[in-house]
Amino acid sequence: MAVLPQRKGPVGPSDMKPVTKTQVVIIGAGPSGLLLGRLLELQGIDNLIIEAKSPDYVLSRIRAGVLEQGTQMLLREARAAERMDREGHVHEGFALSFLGKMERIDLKALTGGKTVMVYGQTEVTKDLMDVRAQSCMKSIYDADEVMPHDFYGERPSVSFTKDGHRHTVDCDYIAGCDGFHGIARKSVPVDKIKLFERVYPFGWLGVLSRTPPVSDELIYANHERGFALCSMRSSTLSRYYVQCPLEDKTEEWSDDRFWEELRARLPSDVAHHLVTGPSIEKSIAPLRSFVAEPMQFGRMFLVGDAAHIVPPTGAKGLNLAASDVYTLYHILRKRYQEGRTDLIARYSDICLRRVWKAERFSWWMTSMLHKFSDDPFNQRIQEAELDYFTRSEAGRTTIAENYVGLPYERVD
Ligand code: RFL
Ligand code: PHB
Repeated sequence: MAVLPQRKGPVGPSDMKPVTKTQVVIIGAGPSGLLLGRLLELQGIDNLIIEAKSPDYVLSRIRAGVLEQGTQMLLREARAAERMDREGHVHEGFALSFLGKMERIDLKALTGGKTVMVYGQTEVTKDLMDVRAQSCMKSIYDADEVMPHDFYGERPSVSFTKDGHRHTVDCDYIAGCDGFHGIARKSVPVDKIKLFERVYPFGWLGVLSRTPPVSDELIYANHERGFALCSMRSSTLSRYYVQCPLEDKTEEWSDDRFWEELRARLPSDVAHHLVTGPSIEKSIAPLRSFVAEPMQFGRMFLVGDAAHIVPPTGAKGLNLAASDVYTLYHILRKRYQEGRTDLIARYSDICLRRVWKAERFSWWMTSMLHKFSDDPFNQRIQEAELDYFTRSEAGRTTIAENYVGLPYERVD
C-alpha cells in the first residue's frame, strides 16, 4: 500500500511523511514524466515523480513549439489542455524557403484535415505541473543521486538523496523519463543495450524576442549561408533560429549580428518585414540523432529523450516523447486493470517502429535544409531536392504526413 501525501504541490520528504512504496516511480519531471504521471493518476495508478532540478529550472528551458494532433489529444485526455485549446494556435501549413522563394506545404489539404498546434513546451510543462500540484500525487524536486535498482527482478526500487537524507522507494515499475543525460539509460548494463548515434557538425542558435512573428506560419529556410527557422509562441512572441558553428558561444552573437544573419537567409520580401527587438533568451543547441534499443529492461522503461533524440528540424522530439507515453500508459493501464502482463514486453517494439520513422524524417529534413560543407555541389543537390519535393503533390504529401505525425499504434 503506497503512503500518499496529504499536502498538495511539489514538496520534499523532509517536511512530510516519506513515500516508501508506490506502483510506478517516474524519474524526471519533463513533459514525458509529467504527462505519464497524470494519465496514470487519472486511471487510479499510484505514482511518484523524482526530478533532479527545481520546478523553476525545469520551466526555464525554452524548447519545442509544435504539437502534433496525437500530443494534443493526450493532453486533453490528461485534462491539462484547457489553456492550450484557448491560447495555442492551430497551423494548417508551413513554408519551405529556398532559392529566394517560398513553397507552402498545406498540411490540412494534403493530410485529409490534419493540422499542428503551436504552443510552447514551457507552457505544456507548466500546465502539467499545475494539474499535478492540484492532485494528491507526489513529486520530489531537487533530488540528488537518483538511482534505479533491481529492475530485472520482481521488486525494483529507486533511491535518491533529498536534503542530505537518503531515501528508497519500492515500486512495481520504473519509467525513465529523465532525458538524454539521465541516469535510467546509463544504469542499464552495456551488453543489454545498443546505441545508434549521429552527431551533426553544427548547432542551432535560438532567439526568443517580444516581437510579432514575421509570418503567420513557420518558415524553414535553406540558404547557402546556412539554415534558418522562423517560428513563434504567440502573436507577440517570436522564436527564431539560425544554423551556427558548434564551437560558437552566445556572447559572440550580439542581437544585431543575429538579426542580420537571419535576414540574409530569408527571401528578401520576408526579410523586409522582419521586426527585430532585444532578445529575451538566446541559446545554442547541438543537433543529434540517437536511438537506444531496446526501450524496456525488465521492469524499467525508457521514455522520450531518455531513449531517443532527433534533430529539431522536423519538430518531432516532444511529439515522440508523447507517443512513447501513450504506449506505456496503455500498457500499464491494461496491466493494472485487466492483468495483462503480456503487453509489457511489447513496449519497445511498438515504440521503436514509430521512433525510427520520426528519426528518418528528422534526419532527412536536416540533411535537405542545412549547410554541411562549402562544396557548391551539395547546395545544388539540396535545391534540386526541395524543388522536386515541393513541385510534386506526392512529395508535398510525404512531407505533410510526416510533419503532422504518423498514426499511433494501438495497444491490444
Ligand atoms: P526532458 O525535457 O529532457 O526532461 C527530462 C527531465 O529529467 C530530469 N533529469 C533527472 N531527474 C532525476 N534524476 C536524474 N538523474 C535526471 N536527469 C535528468 C531533467 O532535469 C528533466 O527535467 O525530456 P522529455 O520529458 O523526454 O521531453 C523531451 C523534449 O524535451 C524534447 O524532445 C523536445 O524539447 C525536443 N524539441 C522539439 N520537440 C518537438 O516535438 N517539437 C519541436 O518543435 C521541438 N523543438 C526541441 C526543439 C529541442 C530543442 N533543444 C534545445 C534540444 C527545439 C530545441 C532547440
Ligand atoms: C520552435 O518553435 O522552437 C520550433 C519549431 C519548429 C521546429 C523546431 C523548433 O522544427
